Amino acid sequence: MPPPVSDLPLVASGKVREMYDLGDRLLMVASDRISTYDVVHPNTIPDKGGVLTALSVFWFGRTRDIVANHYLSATEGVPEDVRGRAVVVRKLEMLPVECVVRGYITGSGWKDYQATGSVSGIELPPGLQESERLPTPIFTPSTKAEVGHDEAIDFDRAAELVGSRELMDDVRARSLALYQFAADHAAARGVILADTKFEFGLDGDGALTVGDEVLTPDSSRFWPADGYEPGRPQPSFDKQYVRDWAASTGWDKKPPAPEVPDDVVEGTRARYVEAYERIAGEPFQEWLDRTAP
Ligand code: Q0Z
Repeated sequence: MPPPVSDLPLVASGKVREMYDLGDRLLMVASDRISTYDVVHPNTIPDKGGVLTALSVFWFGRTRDIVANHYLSATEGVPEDVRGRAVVVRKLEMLPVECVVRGYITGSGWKDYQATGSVSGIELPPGLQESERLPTPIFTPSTKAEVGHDEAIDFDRAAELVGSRELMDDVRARSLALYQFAADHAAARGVILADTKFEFGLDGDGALTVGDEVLTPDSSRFWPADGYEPGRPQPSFDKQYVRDWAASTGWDKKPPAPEVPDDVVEGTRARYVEAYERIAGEPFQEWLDRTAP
């Protein structure tokens, strides 16, 4: 019998996921917890962790020819109680930068552009509107902040932190190629991939390898293509029900976050499952059937 996850050494945890030590490998577990405005709600969205894990595994399988990744298994080595929302991965030596690719100008990129006309040292054309598509996708690295928000850095600073300009050139090229592949795939299914964040590492042979989760709603902005209109923020594919409901309650966005009512939980769950089914092109149940004990 595999050990329950509570017996494994916890090596890292974020707001909505945990990473455990399996000796020579790692177990990454996505919970069903959800945050809005950076605050975690007290109740969960059933299947959210499963959808994020399934999406990440889908993309890992589709992008292996662009760059190697850390994914090993969603079954062998995964304890029964977290099957469907956890993966076994290779241990990497992680690079100390977040690798952000933006195809659209939004979020912190929009803030920086409004203030300076640039993002991560890349000068953008004047007169862009919020959420507008960029002339070409841009690589905008940021620091990995232990607490608080990541800070945009230019390419030279990222190369300095990583210790090699040649390696950073490769990281940028692979990041842009991953984004382009995923954005094209999503566009064909009515989804805009506005931006995304990758985390890279080096494997035991020193080979550049993508780690963490990839191309999920927690590491990316997915917008429904239907109704896309620059000049305003776009609704998030997955979290918009929760955000709209939270705003309607008058919550000030400071902890503690309010409990999400059942109908909003159900609507949000349906959006996560729809995101998986649109992008992966298979019923979410098929993922569960492949991975559940
Ligand atoms: C990922 C993170 C998470 C909290 C470290 N393959 C790898 N090798 C070494 N380290 C990592 C990985 Cl993915 C690694 N994170 C981010 C993930 C919970 C933080 F599930 N930190």
